Order: sequence, then C-alpha cells, then structure tokens
Amino acid sequence: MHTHRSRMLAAFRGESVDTLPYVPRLDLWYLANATSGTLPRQYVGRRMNEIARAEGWAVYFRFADDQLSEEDRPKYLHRGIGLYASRDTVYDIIFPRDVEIRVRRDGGRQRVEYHTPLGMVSATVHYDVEAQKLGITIPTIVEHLIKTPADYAPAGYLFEHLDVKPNFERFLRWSAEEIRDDGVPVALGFLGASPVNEIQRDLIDSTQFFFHYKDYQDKLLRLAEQMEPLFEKILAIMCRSPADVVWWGANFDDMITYPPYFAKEIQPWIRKVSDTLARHGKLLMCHTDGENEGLMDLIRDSGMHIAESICPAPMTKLSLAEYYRRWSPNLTLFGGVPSTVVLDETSDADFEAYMDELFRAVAPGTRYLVGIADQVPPNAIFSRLQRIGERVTKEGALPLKAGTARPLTATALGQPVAAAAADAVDDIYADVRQDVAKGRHIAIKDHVGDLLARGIPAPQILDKGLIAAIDVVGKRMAAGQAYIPEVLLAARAMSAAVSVLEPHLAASGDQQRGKILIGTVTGDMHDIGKNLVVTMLKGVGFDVVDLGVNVSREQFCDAVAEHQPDVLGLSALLTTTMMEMREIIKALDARGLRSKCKVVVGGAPVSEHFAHQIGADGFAPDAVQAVTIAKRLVAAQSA
Ligand code: B1M
Repeated sequence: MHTHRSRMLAAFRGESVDTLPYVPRLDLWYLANATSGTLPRQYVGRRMNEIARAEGWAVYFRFADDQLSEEDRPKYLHRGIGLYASRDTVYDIIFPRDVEIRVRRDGGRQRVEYHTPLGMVSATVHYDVEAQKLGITIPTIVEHLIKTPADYAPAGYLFEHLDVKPNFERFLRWSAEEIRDDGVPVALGFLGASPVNEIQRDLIDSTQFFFHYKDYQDKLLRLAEQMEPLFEKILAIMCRSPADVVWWGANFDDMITYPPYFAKEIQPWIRKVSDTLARHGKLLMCHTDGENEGLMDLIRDSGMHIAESICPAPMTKLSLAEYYRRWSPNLTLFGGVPSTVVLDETSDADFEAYMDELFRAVAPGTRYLVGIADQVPPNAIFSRLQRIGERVTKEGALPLKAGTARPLTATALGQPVAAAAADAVDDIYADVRQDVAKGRHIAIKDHVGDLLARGIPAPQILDKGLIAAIDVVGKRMAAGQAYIPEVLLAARAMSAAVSVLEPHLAASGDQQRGKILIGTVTGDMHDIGKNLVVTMLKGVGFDVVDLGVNVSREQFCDAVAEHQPDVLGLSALLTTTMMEMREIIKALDARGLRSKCKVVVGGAPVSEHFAHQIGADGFAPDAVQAVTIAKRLVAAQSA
C-alpha cells in the first residue's frame, strides 16, 4: 500500500504506481489567502499542509511562508546573491572573515552590502505583506549585485571565498514534522542551473544580462568560473544529504534561456548535476515553467529526472499530450494543469473537458504527477481543486486508457520570414541595415553620419535603413528564428543611430512617431517582455517613457496627466495582476484622462478578448505587434 510519499517517489523514479499522484502545490495560493484572510471558511486558521491533508492531497512545499517573521528573516538575508538558509536547504553558508556584511532595512526593503578587499557590492530585495497577499513567495531583487563592469571583481572575490557546511538537521526536522509520509521533501540547490544561469537569474537585471553577456563576456565568464567551486561544494553536500530529490535550476524558457545559450551554458551543468546525484541514488528536479517549445529536445537530453511545473497550452504553446509524448520516455513530468483552467475565466464545461483530455494525454500514466502549474494561483476556484482530486481518485488508476488525444493546437509560429523587406530597399542603406541586424551600436553611428554627409534625408535613413532592418529582426523573432539578445542588441544599435539622426529629424519636422507611456502594473515585477517592447518602440523612433515595474494606478494616472502620451501601454504577467489593468482604465476614466490617450495591454496571460472586456483599445501578443498597434493607434489619435 503506497503512502503519498512512496507513490510520488516511485513516479519520480519512473517506477510503476497504482494511481496518479495528485500534488496541487498550494504555497502561492495559501500564502495569498492566509495573508488576506480569504481562505475557504472551513480552513481559516489552518496551516497549508493541514488543508492538503484534510482534502487527501499530497503535500508539497517549495518556498517558505516565514519570510516576514523576525525570527526567520535571517534565513533569507542573502536572497540577493541567490543563497538561502530555509528549511529545505541542507547547508549553511560561511562568509570569509575579510568580507564585512552590512544590512539596512527600510520597510519592505532590505539592502545588504558586502565589503570585500576588492571593493563593495550590494543587493537590495523587496518583500512585504502586500507581496504576500499576491502570493509572491520569492522576494524581488530591486537592486542587483552586478550593476557595472566594476562590480565583477568584488563579486568574484565574494563567491570565490564563500564556503558552505552541511546542515541536515534542519531539513530532517522539517521532513519529519511537516512533510511526514504525505509528500517528498525536496532539497533546494540553486535556482540558476549553472553559474552563468545564476548570474542571469539573480545577480544582474534580466534585460541587462543580455548586454553584459555580449559586452563584458570575459568578466562575466570569469565570475562564473569563480562561482564554480561553491556550486561543486553544494552539489557534494546534496549528494551526502538525506534528500531523495534535489531542486536545481528554474525558469527555463525558450526566449530567456534561448536554445543555443541553453545548450552552451545550462545543459552541461544539468547533465553534471543529474549524473552526480544519480551516482548517489538521488534525483534532479528542475522547474521548467516557461515556454519550452524551442527547448524540448535539449531538456529531454539534459539528463534531468523530473520536469516540475509543466505549463501546457493555453499558458504556453505545447499541449500536455505533446509534452508527455516527447519527454516521458526520458523523464518524469510534474504539473500539467494550466493555472488558467482553475480560474473563473475558464467555464466549468471547459474545465471538465481539459481534465478529460488530461487523462487521455498522459496515458498510460507512468512518469506523471498531476499538479497545477505553476502552483495554484491565489484566485483559484477551490472546488475545482477538489474536483481534480475526485477525478484523479476515480479515473487515475494506472495504466490509463489512451483515447483520442486532441490534435496539437497550431502554434503561433509562422513561416520563415523572407528578408524581402530589407532586400527591396536601396543598397546605400546596406551598411546601416547590417549594423542593426548585427547589433553594432558603435559602427552604426559612423555609417549614419556618412549617409547624412552624402545628403540623404534623415527620415529616409530612418525608414529605409533602420526601420526596415528592425522589422526584419522583429519578424524573425516572431517566427522563432531570432532570440531575445539579437533583438535587444539590434534595438540598441537602432537607438544609437536614432540619437545621431534626432537633430536632423527635428529639422525635417519628422522627429517623433508619437509618445508612449508604459509600465508593468502594481504587484508585478516581470519586466523582460515589457523591456523588449520598450526597446522595439524606441528603436522605431517612438518617444517612450518607461515607468518600470510595480506601477500603481495613481502613478499611471499622474504620468498620463504629466506626459500626455498618445498611447498608454500596460504589461502584466500574472493572472492576478492582470486584473489591475481594468482598475487602471477605470481610474483614468474617473480622473477624466481616459479620452486623452489610447490604452494597449499585453503580457503572457492577456488576450484580445480580455483587452476588449476591460475596455482597452488594443492588445499585442508580442513586441513586434506592439509596434504595429502603437503605430496604428498613434495615427488614429493624430488623425
Ligand atoms: Co514568473 N511567473 N513569477 N518570474 N515567470 C510566470 C509569469 C508564470 C506564468 C510561470 C508559470 O506559471 N509557468 C507564473 C504566473 C502564473 C499565473 O499568474 N497564473 C509566474 C509566477 C507564479 C511568478 C511568481 C509569483 C513566483 C513566486 O513568487 N513563487 C513571481 C512573481 C514576482 C512578481 O511579479 N511580483 C515570479 C517571479 C519571476 C522571476 C523574478 C523569477 C522571473 C522574472 C524576471 C523579470 O521579469 N525581471 C520570472 C520569469 C522569468 C517567468 C517566466 C518563466 C518567463 C517570463 C518572461 O520573461 N518571458 C514566466 C513563464 C511564462 O510566461 N510562460 C513566469 C519572456 C518574455 C519575452 O515574454 O513576458 O510574455 P513575455 O513578453 C512578451 C509578450 O507577452 C508581450 O511582448 C513580449 C515580447 O514578445 N508583452 C507585451 C509583454 N508585455 C507587453 C505589453 C504590451 C504589449 C505586449 O503593451 C503594453
């Protein structure tokens, strides 16, 4: 007779089990609702695992709900450098004697300075009750350790001299007291799968990383080298630890950890970690929560044992059937119920249809655990979680019978994009177009200067040279043929060129294509996609005011009043925070500002339908279409 723990472990190992394990993963949902006082009535005052037990679900825990307690705060002090001492870690960090640590707290902000013999580096994180109410479990880094190239040396010194020692007692106590036989206690390794990936995840701003990876690659790789011994030591401790499963590597996504980068900087480390752990009878679990279409084979062949947080369509492009078909021969899948399916926006009938499909998609059901991916969202309909439990109990006995799986939904990817637009333009623009395509932000200034000196009008250089080239790059990205760095570097080259053109454009009366005000809504810190949109908009000559992340409705309204943009752009990546977009539009209305600008919304969970529902003027699924719609709306505004 299986316990939840033995059944989960067997499924993780790829052994046959009697029935599908159901592990909803409540951390985020619980944190939000316990903090806001909105837990289901029968569970008010109960702890997260008590709720799971009362419902008969397996328990699971990833990040802690103790981050605001004075006693536990020190465990999260070094979140800014990617290190924790939480109950799921099996080591303690030892800082070198010659590094002095100074901590400053100001409300939800905590700044940690590391004074090394080679200079000082600092990181600031933000976490407060409001973040908890949104279900955010990982404090947000608001100041990154590496801000300028000068920060690499002290950061390298710090990591090179850090040490760790085993601490199994904390993990064992947590396992015995909180997890018991109702789940598998998973030990936390690094959130970055490799030193370079850790630099990308935690040490540098997500967008700046791509520039540093190109401009200061030698320094960045040297830092990664200096971090390696620490990674090795932690891995060695993991191998000796009592944990059966180790969580190492997170947020793989074919835009952010794009395929060639994944192959070079991430896959070898996953291979190494999984091989090393396997030699000690342990399993490697990675958090594969992003868009994985371009990474399917790389992840399958990486050696990881468990892909946790599988987010299939409609959250990403691939169906669960496709995931299962391609991965389950090599690794175990954990997740598979998109969080949108347990939300109000999905009807009961569609929810049931998704579950029908799930049982077919994962037949015969080995190497699969049912979970809400990524985590149960704060605003989930609780009865749906119960219903999944009921259905798994009734229909989850293995082997599952295969039915006719629904065909894979057509991906958004189009046909390869011909470079026709660029080819068609006159050859005198070839150099600047090449500069944009190759991201040459220094050479392009000279080439633009040459064209101006030859008497070519600035608006023509902009249109036929620069915009023609960035259009091609944008379309290549939309078609999956170009990756984020290429687009960011191309847009940086564009901006450099536009700065040379600006005085001439002003003289010709074609200075601007319109003003766009943009920001990520309150409670949401995701900015990679928004930054890409900003860069593309700037690249094609829009005057862009970027308000950053976590922007409140008052700030949006004040900024609209002050800057009087043609278009206000709102970005949100969380199903909870996207609701704020409606409130912002209402607030604009209340302040008499709604008619002054057009509103465009975007971000992974946002759709055309949603945009229409909340009264936005437009929606763009990606940066290329954001530019198209901005052009259209600005033209309409000024007509
Ligand atoms: Co987060 N995260 N995350 N995360 N994260 C998602 C969004 C999530 C979908 C993962 C998942 O479930 N698979 C999930 C949300 C689930 C839900 O709401 N139902 C999630 C979660 C849960 C969380 C936390 C709550 C986790 C936690 O605390 N336990 C937490 C929240 C933090 C917060 O916001 N307060 C969190 C944290 C983080 C990191 C810090 C680790 C990191 C963000 C780093 C950063 O942005 N600086 C992160 C990441 C990287 C992701 C995923 C993996 C990737 C997002 C991304 O950058 N994609 C994401 C998974 C996913 O989206 N499937 C996920 C690449 C980017 C280029 O695409 O942002 O979609 P995207 O932008 C596109 C379009 O959407 C569009 O154009 C862009 C370019 O083509 N677009 C616009 C975007 N904005 C637009 C605006 C426009 C027009 C178009 O007009 C104005």
